[in-house]
Amino acid sequence: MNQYNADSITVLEGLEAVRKRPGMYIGSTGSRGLNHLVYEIVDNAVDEHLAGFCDRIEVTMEKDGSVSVKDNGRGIPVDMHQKGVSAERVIFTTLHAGGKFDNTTYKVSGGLHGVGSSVVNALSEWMEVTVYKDGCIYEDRYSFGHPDMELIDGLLPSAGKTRETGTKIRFYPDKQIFEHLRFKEEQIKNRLHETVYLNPGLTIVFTDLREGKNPEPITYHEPEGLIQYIRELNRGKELKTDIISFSGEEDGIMVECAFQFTSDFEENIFGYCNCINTSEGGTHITGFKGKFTSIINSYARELGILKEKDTNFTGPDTRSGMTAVLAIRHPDPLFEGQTKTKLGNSDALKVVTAIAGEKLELFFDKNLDTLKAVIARAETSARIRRSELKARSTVLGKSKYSFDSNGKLANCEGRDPSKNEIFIVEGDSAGGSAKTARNRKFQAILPIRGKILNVEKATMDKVLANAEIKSMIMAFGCGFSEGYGMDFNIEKLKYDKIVIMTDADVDGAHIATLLLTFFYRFMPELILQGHVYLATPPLYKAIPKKGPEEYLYDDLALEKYRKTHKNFTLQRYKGLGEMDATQLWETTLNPETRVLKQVQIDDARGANEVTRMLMGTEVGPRRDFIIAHADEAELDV
Ligand code: 0R9
Repeated sequence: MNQYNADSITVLEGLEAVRKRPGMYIGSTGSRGLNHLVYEIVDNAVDEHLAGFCDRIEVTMEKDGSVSVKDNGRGIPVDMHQKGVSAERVIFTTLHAGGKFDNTTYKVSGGLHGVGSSVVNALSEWMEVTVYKDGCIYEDRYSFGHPDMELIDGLLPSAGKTRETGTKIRFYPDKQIFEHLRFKEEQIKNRLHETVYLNPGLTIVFTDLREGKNPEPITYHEPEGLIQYIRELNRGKELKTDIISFSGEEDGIMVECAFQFTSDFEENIFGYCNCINTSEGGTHITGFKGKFTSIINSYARELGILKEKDTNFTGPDTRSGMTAVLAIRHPDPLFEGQTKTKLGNSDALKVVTAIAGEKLELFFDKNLDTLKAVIARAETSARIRRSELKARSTVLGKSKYSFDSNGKLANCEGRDPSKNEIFIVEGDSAGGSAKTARNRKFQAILPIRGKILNVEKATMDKVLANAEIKSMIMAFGCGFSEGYGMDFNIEKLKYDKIVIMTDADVDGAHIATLLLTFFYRFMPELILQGHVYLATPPLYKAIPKKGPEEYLYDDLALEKYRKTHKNFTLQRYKGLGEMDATQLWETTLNPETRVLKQVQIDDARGANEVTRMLMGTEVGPRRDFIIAHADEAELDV
């Protein structure tokens, strides 16, 4: 190991920083962060595909719990780097090595942009790298980010001959870093499938060799790309138009888009930049939406469908029923927002607007029937919007009085929304304790009674007539939207945090799910912009003979407590209602001591489908899902 020079010492200190603060590099040390390790490595192989040298990636969940990713690209360079060691070593031990090495002009897949290999290495108990290049096989190995093997004159010795070229990386995550090592294959498979929709020339083969899993390889390959993606998203829906697609390039930014209208009223637009799902939207989406609305309005006027006296269709009118995927590639993307999934580049707005304008006009000029079908959707939506608007002002208008007078909301005193919080509390009795316990300066309490309406199954008038839903719409202050063009304005939100506070049992989870379904369908920005949280009330209080009392938030905490404490009595909380105001403050309300879980959307397509399946009217798929996931369920005992 004495070939390290001063440079490589700072390198290892860099990797120590990753181990000290893994969250900064991979988001979390839970399931999400664990899966992220796989994405980081796959993304590097996708970069090699984008550079034009790789068309096949194999991802294998190995029997021993490790993961291997193999590509058939050029193979990571193994020759001498200016640091005096093999280039491969530098890549796996240097933070941000990717940029410095970057000799490809178009390296734009997701993740940490080809620099994640060293992060994954730092967070792995071991990692094996095999490079197939120039007729030779080269092998290297690391433990906790540190090289295990000695180099010969700074280079890796050849470990055999091969005709193949490519790179294989196998790693076993560090159990000291991660909460658990169970990779969630469903999410990984979804992400791999999404990757091939966005890269039509690529094949990805997924194999799960772990105990109890189906070892049959799954091949993902979508030569029709976004068109097939739209077909898949709209499977089972009533279609109103063919799939429309266009692409173009300007100023080094590539734009690809496909969309189709269904009889639904929701709009589902999925944006990507460099294969990263931009679930918070951004400039590319704004450009597409704006241009689409203006084009439809000018055609509608040109065709005499909108008369001079008529007002324009709103943006949501023109997109009602639209399923769209918009994928751009940008050489220097700027990711902003709460979850860094909002594209900020202003040139993306300009380029998408220009390309969408030019290509859509070309298309609609030649496809009048499709154009008329699109305008007909906008007309229907505008008509419903106007009648709903009336219904809404009647329903919500009336409720304003009952809402104010029934006095359920205990509002906070502070008027600065960025500091305020609202707790949606299950049950009047817990609501009562919470009202006493809270800090009334910035904490508002809104008790709700029992199960709220399942909005996935209900009609709009039922949704609007539901008392609990009305209270929430009024309390949040920003309106709501459901593809009818009604205005939801997040700027008017009166609270920075909306905290769902339900009992830690199956009923509580059900109520939380119903609330999340409502937010997701009617106020998705609340979730996308990180305003929605789940409170985690404790399950137990341990009262030892000697020493301080302690709240325990789950059974794992209780198990740990039992190992270190002998003489104690255990109080079990069956629900929030059993806690007095002091206990509620200490455990669930006090920002200094409480545990809040922020609700995030990892996988926008998955979230939409799972919501439809779990909360919608069809029973079959739900039953299949429950049976398939029965072993993951946590039951009340
Ligand atoms: C299994 C996961 N695959 C990878 O991590 C992977 C990285 C990688 C790569 C190159 C080729 N294949 C790869 N697979 C590569 C090779 C060459 C030039 N650029 C890229 C070449 O042979 O000239 N690299 C990713 C970063 C780098 N290589 C490097 F250039 F920084 F070394």
